[in-house]
Amino acid sequence: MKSSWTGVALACLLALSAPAFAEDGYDLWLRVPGVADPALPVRAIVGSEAPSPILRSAIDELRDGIGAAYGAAIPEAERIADDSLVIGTPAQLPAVGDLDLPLAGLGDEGYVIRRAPIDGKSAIVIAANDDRGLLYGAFALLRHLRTTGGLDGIDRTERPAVALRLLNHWDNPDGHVERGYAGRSIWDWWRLPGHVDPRYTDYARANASIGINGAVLNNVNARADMLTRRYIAKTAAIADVLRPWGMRVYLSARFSAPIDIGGLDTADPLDPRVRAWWAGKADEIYAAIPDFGGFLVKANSEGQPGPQDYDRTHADGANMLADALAPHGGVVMWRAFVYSDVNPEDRVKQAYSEFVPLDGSFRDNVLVQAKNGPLDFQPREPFHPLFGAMPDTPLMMEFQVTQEYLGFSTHLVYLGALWEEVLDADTRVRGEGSQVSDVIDGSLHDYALTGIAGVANIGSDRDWSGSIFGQSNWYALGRLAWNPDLSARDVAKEWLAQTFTRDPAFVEPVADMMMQSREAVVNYMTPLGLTHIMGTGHHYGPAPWIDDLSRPEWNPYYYHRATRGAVGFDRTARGSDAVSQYAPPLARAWGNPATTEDEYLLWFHRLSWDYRMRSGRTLWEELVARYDLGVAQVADMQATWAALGDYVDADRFKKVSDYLAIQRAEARWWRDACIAYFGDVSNRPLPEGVEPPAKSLEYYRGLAFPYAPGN
Ligand code: GCW
Repeated sequence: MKSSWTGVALACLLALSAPAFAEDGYDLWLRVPGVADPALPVRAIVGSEAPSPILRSAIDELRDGIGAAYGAAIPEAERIADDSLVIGTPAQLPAVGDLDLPLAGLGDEGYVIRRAPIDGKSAIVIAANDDRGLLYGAFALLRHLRTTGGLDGIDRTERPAVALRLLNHWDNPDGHVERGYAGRSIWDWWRLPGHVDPRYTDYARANASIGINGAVLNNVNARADMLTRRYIAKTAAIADVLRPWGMRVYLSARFSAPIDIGGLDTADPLDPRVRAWWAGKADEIYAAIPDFGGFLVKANSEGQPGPQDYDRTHADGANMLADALAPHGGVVMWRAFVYSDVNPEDRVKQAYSEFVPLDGSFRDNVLVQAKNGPLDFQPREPFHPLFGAMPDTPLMMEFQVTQEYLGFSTHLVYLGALWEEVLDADTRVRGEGSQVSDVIDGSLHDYALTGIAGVANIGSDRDWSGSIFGQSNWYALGRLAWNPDLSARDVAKEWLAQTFTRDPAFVEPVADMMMQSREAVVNYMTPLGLTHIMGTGHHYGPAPWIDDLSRPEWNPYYYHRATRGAVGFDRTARGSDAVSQYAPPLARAWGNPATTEDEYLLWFHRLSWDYRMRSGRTLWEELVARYDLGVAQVADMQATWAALGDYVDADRFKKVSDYLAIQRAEARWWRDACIAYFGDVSNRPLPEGVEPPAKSLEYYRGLAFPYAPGN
């Protein structure tokens, strides 16, 4: 990204009129603002004379950011003048200590930004207890400048709501990214540690700018090789690059590693040899990476090994690893994404059934990491009933940034809207106002550890995320993890202002478009609580008809069970009784179709196609109307974008336009195929005036995508 700035400077020097580099999205939201921005009064940056690497990052960032913004380099000065920018901890700069700023309670990552008198001069102060707070303060100031163009209203006091704000990379050692739609892995495991790609610095810097403080580098479907000496050295090289940006590295650990690479004949978590092996492995990792974060584990899920292979519990497995990491300060993030093909229980109930009885039996350095919903990152699910149900175990949120089930990288879907819906959902476990965000930030149950993770959408593509708008989801993950109470729309506006332009004539309509995009994808893929009806394996495109796979819960049909008479999954007491996993007021409401929101109707209920909806339409008519609405919403998005060409450089404008055209065609495909299928099963004619599907049901059923990415 710095190279782009050099490019601009060169271009200016040589007085060339054409831009010296393509607008390919590489600079993300950290773009060089136009020189036409109003001049900033800052004259000098004053900070510690011997800054740590993290503080060095912060100071360089300010110098480059402000210099770039205003076309002049700001020299670091010893002396404080009016409008100097002063950055430091009270320990580094006694003048900052004298200000008596409200730093108590801000921890290591919080910061205060104030205009305040120092040495009789009016300075702009960034203060914190630790250099990490200074780094986040520096980025906050730059964000303010980039989004507002000046320093008015800059005063703020912030600390992150959750401690672990992580990306989870599902990246394999061979460079393939599971569910990745942005090229190959950015981690070049083969050339590491001999060659460390400069791109890792840009990656770390982008994460720091939005408060992300760690990354799990490898896939949860983990290879044990990642824990060998050879690979630990590679991970250590990445850790060295990420550290000056306040980021720690973590690894996904394969539970059977003691067998796979350790020469043991068991991975039983209660076997002393196994425990000793993991303890030794932890010592080895920490010798190479003293601030290693810890392990993420997918165990006894989708074929991964785990403690249940030895008749032990998830707690036995997690605690063994926790004991190995504890002496070094590491954590275990144990995933709750478990379900089994031999368990006949409704798949969405299984995690709760397995984990709630274990509440309180995990070590202090264990978090249980649950996906936002009980199924699997669908366009819409109710919140996971584990949230609120494990008061004695820190629960960590797992969101999916990569759009596995939401159209891959070519569909514009702003996930901030989805995550806001989940975070704001009221679990009702302690009466009204017990939101999921209160569980996650630890306030509801006094969790000592807190975290939010997002499955990354990052790859080797020049634009990082496989699309320009995909970047907004990476951005939103960081911002909402820092503060889950932020409004998703405000976050979208922040991102737009920094990524494109601050002009409200652009920002307002595009923010509306982004907020609508989530509802659009629900409507054209899985309206009214339908779920998991996408193509098997690759998860691309509609396939509600599939019902012949060996594992019942891998069949789309399992989730809707449409027949001539009815559709939907009965999760009331008459059915699987999944409603009983929610607090009584919700269980009551969701136990009755009349008090269930349309959004969750077919998730919780099995209803006649003639069921009368709130709209007055029958269920069948409403379903068709929602599919039509979804397609129309994408058409609206396309029209909105098409009118804004004057605000966006040609390269990015065209890319977004192309993708919206793909999205529109695919929304139509989803609508046509689903209407054709459900109309066929229910034997219903299309409602009056509705356009028939473009092709026959057989045509849609015959489509195959052997080369779909990410699989
Ligand atoms: O949604 C499913 C994905 C798998 C993934 C799994 C999980 C990493 O299809 O690709 O595996 O979830 O979250 O473990």
